Amino acid sequence: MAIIDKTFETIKFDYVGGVATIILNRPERLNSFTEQMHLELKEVLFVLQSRLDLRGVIISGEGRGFCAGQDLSERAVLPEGQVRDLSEGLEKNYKPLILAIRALPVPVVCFVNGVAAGAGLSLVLACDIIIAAKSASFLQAFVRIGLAPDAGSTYFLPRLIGTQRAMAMSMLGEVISAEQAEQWGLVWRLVEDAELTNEMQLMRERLQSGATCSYAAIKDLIYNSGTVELEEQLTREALAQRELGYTEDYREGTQAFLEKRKARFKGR
Ligand code: T3D
Repeated sequence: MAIIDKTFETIKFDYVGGVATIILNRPERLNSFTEQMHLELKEVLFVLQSRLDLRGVIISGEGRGFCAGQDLSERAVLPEGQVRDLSEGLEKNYKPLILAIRALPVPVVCFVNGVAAGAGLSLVLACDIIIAAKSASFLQAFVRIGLAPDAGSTYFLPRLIGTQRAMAMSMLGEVISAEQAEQWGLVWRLVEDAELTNEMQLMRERLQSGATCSYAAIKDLIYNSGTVELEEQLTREALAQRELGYTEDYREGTQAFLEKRKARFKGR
């Protein structure tokens, strides 16, 4: 039985073998975020957070774009003298979205199928592994409409590609090709456009049979390594390894190595 038994308006969702696939589905607007899309993403992430059998999440977009950020048609220019408080939408929608993705204890793999702009790029950056089609592109679009990057972009981008590149991307608002993004380390790997769907399926299978407890420990250790001293990190690694050493997957992994066969991980 499906874990969410409904059809969404702005996303596609499925859940197979503990791996969720979320496809942003407003291709005619390059999958830009609307209030409805935020509601639907919230619903899906809420359910995923409570799934003990969750083993991975894949995010991609329908059509020729990945996500063009906030749908600007929801931001009609107000009459002279009236202003909109943009922090409200960020606090209500974008902040919970980025934090929920980051807090998932499983790999979140983004398959960037086309342009990722504005908060669409922020969403990409929040994911653990980023794989892009060769025709994909990346744009800090905010400056083009008189805004500053948001939804975590100023946090993730300098950490991934360095301050100079993050600064120039954000201030100049130039489109960055997938090839350039890969050279800068924004992307793990590029794939041919025609291979993206196939690569997504391979990743799904890999996550379904992966060492899920290892993934959780890796996320925790790597993402929290920037705020501690080496000595503390060594202790944290030892504690994580102690817990992993008690898992069935560690037993199976070691046994499989000694028997020269592929491990059959159960994610526990
Ligand atoms: O407001 C808040 O809550 C604060 C939070 C802000 C977060 C943000 O994300 S702010 C940044 C918002 N995003 C942008 O500024 C990007 C706008 N889009 C573009 O600059 C371009 O579309 C792209 C460079 C991404 C792609 O260009 P291109 O030439 O490949 O496609 P296109 O023709 O511009 O777009 C195709 C259609 O999608 C087009 O509609 P049409 O003419 O076919 O009817 C276009 O208007 C629509 N579209 C693209 N992006 C958006 C959009 N419609 C609404 N909102 C969009 N963001």
